[in-house]
Amino acid sequence: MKDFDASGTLASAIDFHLAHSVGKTPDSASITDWRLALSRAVRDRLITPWFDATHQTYAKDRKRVYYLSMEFLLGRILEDAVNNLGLEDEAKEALAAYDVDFVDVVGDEPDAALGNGGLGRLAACFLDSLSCLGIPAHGYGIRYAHGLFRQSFEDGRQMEMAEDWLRHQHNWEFERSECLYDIGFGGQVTENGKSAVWTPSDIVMAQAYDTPVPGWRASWTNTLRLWSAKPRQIFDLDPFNRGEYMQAAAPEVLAETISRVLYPDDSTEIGKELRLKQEFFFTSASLQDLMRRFLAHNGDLRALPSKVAIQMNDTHPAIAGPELIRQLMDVHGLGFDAAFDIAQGTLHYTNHTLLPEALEAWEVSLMGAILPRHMQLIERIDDRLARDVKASETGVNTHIVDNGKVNMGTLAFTCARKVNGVSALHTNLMKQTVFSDLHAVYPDRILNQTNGVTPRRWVHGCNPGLRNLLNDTIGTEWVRDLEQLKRIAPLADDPDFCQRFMAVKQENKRRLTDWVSDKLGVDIAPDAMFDIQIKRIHEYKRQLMNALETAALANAIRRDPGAAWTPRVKFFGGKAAPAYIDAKNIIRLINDIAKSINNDPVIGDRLKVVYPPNYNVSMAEILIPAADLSEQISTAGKEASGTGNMKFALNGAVTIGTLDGANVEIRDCVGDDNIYIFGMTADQVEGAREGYVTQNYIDQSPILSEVIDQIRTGFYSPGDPTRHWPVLEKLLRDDYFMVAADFDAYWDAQRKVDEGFADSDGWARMAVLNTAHSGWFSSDRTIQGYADDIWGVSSLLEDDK
Ligand code: CRA
Repeated sequence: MKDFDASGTLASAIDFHLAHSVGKTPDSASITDWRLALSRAVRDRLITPWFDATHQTYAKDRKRVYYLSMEFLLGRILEDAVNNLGLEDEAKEALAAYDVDFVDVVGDEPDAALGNGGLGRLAACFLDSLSCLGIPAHGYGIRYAHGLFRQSFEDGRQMEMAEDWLRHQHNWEFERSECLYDIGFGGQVTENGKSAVWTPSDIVMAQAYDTPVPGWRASWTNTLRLWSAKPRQIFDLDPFNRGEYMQAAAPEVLAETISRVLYPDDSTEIGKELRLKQEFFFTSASLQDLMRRFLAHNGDLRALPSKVAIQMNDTHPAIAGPELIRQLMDVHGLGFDAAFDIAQGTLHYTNHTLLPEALEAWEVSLMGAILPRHMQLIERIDDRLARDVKASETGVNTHIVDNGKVNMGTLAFTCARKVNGVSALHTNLMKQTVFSDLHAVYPDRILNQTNGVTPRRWVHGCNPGLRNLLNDTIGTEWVRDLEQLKRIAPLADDPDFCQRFMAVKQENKRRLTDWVSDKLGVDIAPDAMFDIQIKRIHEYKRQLMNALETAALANAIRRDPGAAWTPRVKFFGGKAAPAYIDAKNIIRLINDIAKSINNDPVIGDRLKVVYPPNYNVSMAEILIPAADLSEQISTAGKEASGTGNMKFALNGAVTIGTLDGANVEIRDCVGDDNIYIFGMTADQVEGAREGYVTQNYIDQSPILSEVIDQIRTGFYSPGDPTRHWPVLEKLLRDDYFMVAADFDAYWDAQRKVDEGFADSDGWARMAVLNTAHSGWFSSDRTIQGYADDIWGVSSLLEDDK
């Protein structure tokens, strides 16, 4: 291969691309033009490492990983690539020569928002860690034309607009117009002697787009392959010639609908036909693609489990079980049992939620109509399960097809070699609740891999001040080996270090203060405690409890403004699924409470509430480094893990939280003295369900009662007093997530936080210790766990050592 001449400076490469790729001169170039030129210059430097990694993978022919995910919430790509390649200084200097600011240029890039929240962002962190660790892997997903909707507020209400990230040239990907697979839907199955022939009624094509994913210093670079739907026949010429232009374009429009938009739901089941088609579309394309790659080097299909590990990110790709079996049987001629064993040896499944409303189940009639061959195979897999259940003599009763529905969790579990949860608590609850029957039958299948986050984006990239302080103090290895952070723990008792640590925090808070003033026109004081809850809006996450506590605090301040209040700014950020009315009502209430508090001169700077619209990855990168307090207050047992909680702790925020998800492990790492834990445990929550009456808890709490009365009488919506009644009605009728029961404990914990923050030395110590003890939450540790315990793969980088 002819090597790219990377010996030239980045500056000359930017000049070159501004002219030759973008077609502009420096004096006519916009910020976007500079961004495109810089992106091209940076991308050029990824090519050689990318080819090298691919070459090594082929040459060594070791086991590879395929991570199948409906979502990859990448955020911005350019700055991350610049950081990974160590090109920051060069890029800044090159742009400065033209009086162009690097921060403006990287900030111009739209987020790649191909995901809803935690699950999608986790997939993006995993891609980063897979490359950083040098594990040969592909991410497989969908190239949605429109990612997660853009949110704005109108009179406090959430409005949704289509997102349009591909409107500007997107120059990180390579279109593979030759890499195409047929994806069938509907039609008939005919039995042909031993085998079955599926004749679909509709076929669309999946076309690949590849994005290189560089690891740290690009010592390894994997590929993210996203599929875009294309019609088999572009265009119907006959109707066009008759002047029927819409009809002529119909095949294209129909096919492309499949990859048009990301479903904007998080932890809720969608149950729509198009969603099932999306799931099958990308799963089938990915399996055809990886089988082609496997067969190019291997003649024996039985070797598949030793060469390939497929991870199903939640049940969204769970059709991979029957689809892989179908390909092995109908394309490659194996019998069912052999095909099942190979598929089951190759597939693995991660469960991300126990919320019953989020567990996917498709009507048998829909599955049968869209994927008739798969429906047959699902019945056969169900028979296999029945055989194993019987042999286990456990007496349990569990089926994939039940009550006219295909339970995708049971299907994924049955077809997987290993099944993992995403935090210790969540994995235990999986064994005890949703999967207790399957766990009895297959006691060695479930294991835990606690989630993690990449330190490249979530410290090195988003928190330059902390990065520099760490580099000065413990050297630079922490970026690849986050446990090194432990070495700053003794410095929590060094006043000089604490002062420098908090100066970084202060600088990040100033940056956020300017951003808030600029974007929202709200003035906040950077000395106040920055208390932040950012995540999808969902009842189980209990933004409502936070809002009620905020209102109660405002009441207390109004009553005694002269008392020694610890000034706070409460930040909320997050989107609600467009169809999730109860969550949207909560958004409106938060915005009304914010308005009332921010305009009250008696309260002044003692309390402010900020809810910037359109929370996304880029906004998180500004908010998290500036946080003093991290709100992780879900009802215990409901948040499978959380990953925002880890990002905050890493960046030196102290957590107020329940014993839920990974909070439990954060407490274990940082120690009881450096976290504010409150509220019921998962067991207590379930114990409190029987005979739960919201009103009883409200009656016992004068603080909560006052706020409830204010909402009822229209205090936060003068002129429209009944506006927030639906929130109250829901709370009183069905407080499933136990906001009222945990409210007083939360209030008390917050008052302890006030005291803690007022002691600035004590707080600094806690902040330092949170960073020092969060090294375990690196996604490198998580991926190493998957590699060792689930996939049985190893790094190719270690070969060179
Ligand atoms: N909503 C969980 O709720 C978890 C992430 C990633 C979620 C989070 O607690 O951190 O997954 N579950 O494991 C989910 O998407 C379909 O289920 C999430 O992001």
